Amino acid sequence: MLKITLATGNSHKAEEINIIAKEYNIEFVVPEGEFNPIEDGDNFLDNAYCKAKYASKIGNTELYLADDSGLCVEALNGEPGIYSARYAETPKLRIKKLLSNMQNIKNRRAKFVCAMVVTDKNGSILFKTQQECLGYIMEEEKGEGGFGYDPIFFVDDMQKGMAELTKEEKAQVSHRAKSLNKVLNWIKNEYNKK
Ligand code: ITT
Repeated sequence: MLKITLATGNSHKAEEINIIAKEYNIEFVVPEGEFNPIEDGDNFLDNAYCKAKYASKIGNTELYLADDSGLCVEALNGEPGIYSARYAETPKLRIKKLLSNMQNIKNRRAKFVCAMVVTDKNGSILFKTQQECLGYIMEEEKGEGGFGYDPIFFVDDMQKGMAELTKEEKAQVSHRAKSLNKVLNWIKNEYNKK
């Protein structure tokens, strides 16, 4: 089984990614100890690269994968975007702040974005992709699954809230699943054939 370092401190991301990777005989392992790279990019891909590069310095695998993701709301000019994790102190407060900033806003269209970057042990980029999951922001929370902003995001492709989906359903339609499938296909069809 191929082991790849997953450059994240977020255990929800690791769980979602490993559910999908299992079929490919790949295991993603998170770095030991604190994981707090400086994310000073001004877009998702740059921030994913900051994390992959940081992990490549402390890990001991051949490949490093980072995920930088977030929720972009059309009527808020793409906010919270790359600041999704830092929008307020806790997940509950982030949802509260977003719903309050959207009071009286009719256009509730939004998308989850996930950028992924793969590097080697030297921190050189081997593959990158950025994918989206489209939907809108609901007026109130629904469902118990997922994490982060899932309870207020309605998924077009499923006609249900993201937190109402099972893990398997989220793995079929999410921004993360779409990016990860590109990465896994690149590993299978190009990297492994080198
Ligand atoms: P790492 O940087 O350690 O990977 P993080 O949670 O800080 O963990 P990001 O900087 O990529 O990761 O921020 C992503 C935030 O966007 C995340 O904390 C959630 O608030 C939100 N988010 C991303 N994907 C999500 C998903 O599938 N469901 C709900 N919220 C999501």
